[in-house]
Amino acid sequence: MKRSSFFARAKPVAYRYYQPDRRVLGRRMADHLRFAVCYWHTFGGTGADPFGSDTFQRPWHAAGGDAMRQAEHKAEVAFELFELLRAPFFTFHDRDLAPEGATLRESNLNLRRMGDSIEKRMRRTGVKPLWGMANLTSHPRYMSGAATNPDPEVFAYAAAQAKNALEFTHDLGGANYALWGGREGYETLLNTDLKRELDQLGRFLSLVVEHKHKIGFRGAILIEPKPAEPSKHQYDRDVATIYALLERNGLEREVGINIEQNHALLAGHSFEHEIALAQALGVFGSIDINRGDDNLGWDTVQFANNLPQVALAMYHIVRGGGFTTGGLNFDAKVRRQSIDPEDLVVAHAASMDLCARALLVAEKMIDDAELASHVEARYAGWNGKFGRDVLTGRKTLAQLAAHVDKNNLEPQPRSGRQERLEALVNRYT
Ligand code: XUL
Ligand code: CO
Repeated sequence: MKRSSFFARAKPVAYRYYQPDRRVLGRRMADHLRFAVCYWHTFGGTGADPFGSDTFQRPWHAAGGDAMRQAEHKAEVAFELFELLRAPFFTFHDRDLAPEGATLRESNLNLRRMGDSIEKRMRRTGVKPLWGMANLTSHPRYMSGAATNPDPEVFAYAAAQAKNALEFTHDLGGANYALWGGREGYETLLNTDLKRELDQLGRFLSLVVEHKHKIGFRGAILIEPKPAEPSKHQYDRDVATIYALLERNGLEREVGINIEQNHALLAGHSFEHEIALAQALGVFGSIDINRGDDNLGWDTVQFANNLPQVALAMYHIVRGGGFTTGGLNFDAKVRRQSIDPEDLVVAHAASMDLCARALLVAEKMIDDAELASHVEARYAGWNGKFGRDVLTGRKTLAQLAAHVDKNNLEPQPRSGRQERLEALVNRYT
C-alpha cells in the first residue's frame, strides 16, 4: 500500500486477538464486530478543548487552504487509515466529508463531488459506510435546535439537509442512516414549549422514515441517545425515553437505537443496561463504542479499553442475536496531548483488539452457559401453567387473591447470588 506522508512513520498493525476470519459462535469475528472508524473525531479532531486551541497539526486543517482540496487530502488519509487497520466500515456526517458552501445547493454539490472521490476509494479498498448522518448541530442556524427549532424555516432547512444526506448515504450503499439530537433539547424551560418541540421531533423522524421508503433505502434508520451536552436537556435522553418517542409516533418498528457507552454513563445507566433494554424492546441497532470516565460528568469519548465492561456488552450483544445492519463505531477521540499521527493508529488498533478479546470472553460466557442458566432457573416458576396464565391475562386480581388465600401462600425468599455471579464473570475475563 502506498503511504501518504501523514502515516509514513506508522508501523503495520499486528493484532493479538482480532483475526477477522476466525469463527466465533458460528460467525466470522469480523462479522460479529463490524468495526467502523468515525470521520469526525479521527480526521476532524484538532485537539481543541473549551480552554485551549488546536494541538494537532493536521495538514488538511491549515488556515487559508482550499477547502475542497483539503477535503480530498482528508479522504486520502482516511482511507489509508481504514486500510492500515483493516477496518471494514466508516461513519460520517455530511459536513465531515465536504465543506459547507454559501447555500445549501452549493453544500450539496460539494458533498456530491466528494462522493465521487469517496466512491472510487470505496471500490478500491472495499470499505463501506456503516452509517451516514446530517450534521444538524454545528452551524449557528441550529443553535436553537434543528427539528425542534421555534422557527419552521429552520426545520425546513434541516429537513432539506437530512434528505440530501440520506440520499447520499443510500447512493454510497450505507448500511444505516443515523440521527443524533445534540441541539434537539433546550437550555431553559423558560423559553421552551416542550410539547410542541416533542411533536416537531416526532414529525421530523417520520419524514425521514417516509423518505427512506420512498427512495428504497434498505438500511436501518437509527437514533442515538444522549441526555445532555451540548444542550442542557436533550429529548433523546436514553433508550427508554427514545422508545416512548418512537411509540408515540408509531415508529417503534421503523427506527433502531445507536447506543453509545459514554452516553449511557451520562444518563446514569451502565452500558449493558442500555443494550439489554434496547434488545428487550426490539429496537437494538448499533453501537458507538468508546469509554467515559466515572469521575468526570462529561463526554470524554476515550477509546474503549476496559475488558470487563466491553466483555459484558459483547455478551449481551451476541446473546441478543448480534448485529444485523449495525456495528461497533469508534466514536472516540485521542487525547489532546496525543498529537502524533501514529497515536491515531494505535488508539484504534488497541481498541479493536480489546473488542475482539471481549468477544472471545463473551464466547466463553455463552459456551459455558452458567450465567444464563442461573437467570433461567431464577425465573423458572413463570414457565409453569400458573405463571403463564398470570402473564397472558387469564387471572384477575381477585383470582390471584383467592389463589393466595386457598393455598395459604407464604413464598420463600431465595438468594440472588450476586457475589457468586460477579466472581464467575471475573473468571471469564
Ligand atoms: C456526540 C456524538 C456524536 C454522534 C454523531 O456526543 O456521539 O458524535 O455520534 O453526531
Ligand atoms: Co456518538
